[in-house]
Amino acid sequence: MTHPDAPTRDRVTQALRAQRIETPSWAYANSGTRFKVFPQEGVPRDPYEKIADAAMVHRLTGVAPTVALHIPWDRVDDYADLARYAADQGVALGAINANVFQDNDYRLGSVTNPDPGVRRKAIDHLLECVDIMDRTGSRDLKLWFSDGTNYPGQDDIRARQDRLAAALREAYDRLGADQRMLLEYKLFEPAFYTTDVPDWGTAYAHCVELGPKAQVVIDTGHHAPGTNIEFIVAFLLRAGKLGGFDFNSRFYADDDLMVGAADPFQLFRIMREIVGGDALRPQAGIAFMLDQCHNIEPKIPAIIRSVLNVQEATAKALLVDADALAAAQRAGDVLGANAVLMDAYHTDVRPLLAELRAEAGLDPDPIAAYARSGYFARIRSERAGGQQAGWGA
Ligand code: RM4
Ligand code: MN
Repeated sequence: MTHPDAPTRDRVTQALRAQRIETPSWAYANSGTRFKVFPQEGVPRDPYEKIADAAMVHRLTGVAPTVALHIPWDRVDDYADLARYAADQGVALGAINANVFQDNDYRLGSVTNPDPGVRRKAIDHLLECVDIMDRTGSRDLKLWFSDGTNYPGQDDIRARQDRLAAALREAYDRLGADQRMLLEYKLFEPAFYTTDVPDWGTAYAHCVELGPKAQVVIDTGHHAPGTNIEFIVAFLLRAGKLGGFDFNSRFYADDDLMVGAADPFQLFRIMREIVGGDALRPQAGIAFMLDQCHNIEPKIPAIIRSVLNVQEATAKALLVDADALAAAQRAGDVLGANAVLMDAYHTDVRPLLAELRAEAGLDPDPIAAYARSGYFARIRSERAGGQQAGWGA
């Protein structure tokens, strides 16, 4: 496919105009491996400066109007003021991410810790995050637990599931009518023997038990090699239990590289399930978030590149000729059906996206526009001194 016909082009551009991608506050801050955090120049020193960077990404791409916060990394005295600042910058605050993985007390786990006092502290943090959501107007509480064990026999696997269920229930019951809990899973790391929420099945089962406000979030980096992520997308969408994505790329494990960098074809297949399930529209309630760290590359251009990668995969997914695909599938035409999909995948959608941006009054090339903008030179000098934000890992 080289030039989509006019009705196809209209359909595709309309859907792309409505697309929304949320960027993570922590991707603008310093991060690293467990061996070294490499500081970069111009890195934000507080949540306000992270939001300024997120707003820059939105100004250039037009599709990243919200920024996710991570607590306590983004703790401030006045969240209403932070939300107002974001609005002034042209963005809004998005999901609130809880952090129960960086305190000394959490050595043996947070909400599944054998010590009830530690569990209480972890649950209180989750409740605090819902208080923050009330003030920021955020819809989603995103939960990822590092909980697990390293050695067989270290703790009771079943009891830990009970503790997890009890903690989730308490946080769930605290949610307002329009708030949701997004439960994330991860195969392993930092725990190496058992993980308490290791896979989508476990997350799904807990969400079903909790009720309609609990949904699963798929972090694309959190699977074993060879896992068919688009199958998980299709299954969860069908069950009404897909809440969103943490997009990033993995080669080996939780590598947190730019989404679409390692396997653009997988990203296309994921977005194809989203389009096929009519879940791209913001009203469908799927949160398309990035969860990445840029340890050796400049951060803002890497985030812009990631947004563009999601857009490109989406455009290709939208170009799939659904009628031709359905006809080939009905006819049992294996090669024909596959060819329909690959035809869309091989389309160069960059000219179409450049046109779309130009129509929206944006620079057709956001990366080049960033380089020309002088923004980096400005933050590099303005943000000299002070304490740079980072993981503190
Ligand atoms: C975890 C997980 C969470 C993220 C933290 C920083 O591995 O992906 O979503 O908040 O990392
Ligand atoms: Mn994640």
